[in-house]
Amino acid sequence: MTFKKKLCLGIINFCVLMTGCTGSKKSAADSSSLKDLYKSDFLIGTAMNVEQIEEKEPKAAALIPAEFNAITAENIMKCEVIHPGWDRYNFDLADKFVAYGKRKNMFIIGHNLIWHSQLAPFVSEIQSSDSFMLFMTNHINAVAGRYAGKVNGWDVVNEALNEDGSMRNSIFLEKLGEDYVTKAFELAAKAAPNTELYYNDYNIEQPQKRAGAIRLIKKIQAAGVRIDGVGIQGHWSINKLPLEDLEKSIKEFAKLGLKVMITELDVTVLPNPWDLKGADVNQNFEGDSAMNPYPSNISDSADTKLALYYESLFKLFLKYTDNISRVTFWGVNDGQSWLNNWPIKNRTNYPLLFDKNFNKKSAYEKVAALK
Ligand code: 9MR
Repeated sequence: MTFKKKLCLGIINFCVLMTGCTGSKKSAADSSSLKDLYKSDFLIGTAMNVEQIEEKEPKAAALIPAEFNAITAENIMKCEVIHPGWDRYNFDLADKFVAYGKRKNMFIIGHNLIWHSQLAPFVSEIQSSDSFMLFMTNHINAVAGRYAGKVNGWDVVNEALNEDGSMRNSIFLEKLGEDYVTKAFELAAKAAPNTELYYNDYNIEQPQKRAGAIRLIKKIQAAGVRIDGVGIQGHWSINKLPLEDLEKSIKEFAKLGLKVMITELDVTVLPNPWDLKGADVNQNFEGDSAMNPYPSNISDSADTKLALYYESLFKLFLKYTDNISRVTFWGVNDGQSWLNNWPIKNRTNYPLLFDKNFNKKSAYEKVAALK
């Protein structure tokens, strides 16, 4: 921990102590929000969906600015929404999202510029490499350019790697070769000079994929192109806590001179068809009650296990506050999580810190109590 951070923490702790002397003894978790509790450590973020951006749900509208100081657009800045035709853009929702963040004084993350998924249909029809490069250039110039100085950070390239660390065989790789990643960062740096630029991927805490990410990042840096941070997504499972690999990854990424972020944190508590020995992933698991063990309420033991999981994670994050700049949850509450519909549709999952009624879960209390 740096001297500045220590001093800051010291002042905050002193104030808490003084308050404690005058009133009844209250734990930090009773009175503060996550963003306040972790103020001297790292930003606490959430992904936002359309309803939340438009403040249509009163409970979410109150909770988001109270608990979080960073926001990521869950879907509305992706190509299929923001750039639906070769020369057609739709900035309506993205403008609202950015205006919301500015109004609430939040750190705003654009997600994302270059990703093989959720592309607009016209993209797969582009034939030549030159036209494809023109598409990528136009896309980054238009989208990153529009929000230059307004969005604080961009996930410039998302999920470019396979599990073994090799380059994913995407349409970008196919049309442009593997230098497309460096090119995307170069374009983003020009279009949004004062915005932080990140590489974002899942499972990059795992050794092989981590090595691939390091190779990719070193390549960008060797080309003299700016990259400011790396996002470890953090889609984890209650059955596997990757603490050692995660700690190694935080250290290794920090050694590259990058900010490290946990960008899409959630922890599934449900069985995964791929973990079942001999499970055929093509088999239809929908409606199979064994795969949806908590349709109305999570069991006490799973709830406790989840709380302890989150506690261990945040203990680790607190060890690396000099390197970790942000921890973002992938959604506000359990009811809206993408994990209710993936990898099996229509299940009831419990991956976040707030339940579907926006109540704080045991996991929230554990994370708050660390401060
Ligand atoms: O949470 C997003 C979900 O609503 C979308 O249907 C899905 C489509 O691919 O994308 C989800 O978000 C993904 C994110 O953009 C990138 N990392 C993985 C996330 C979960 O799939």
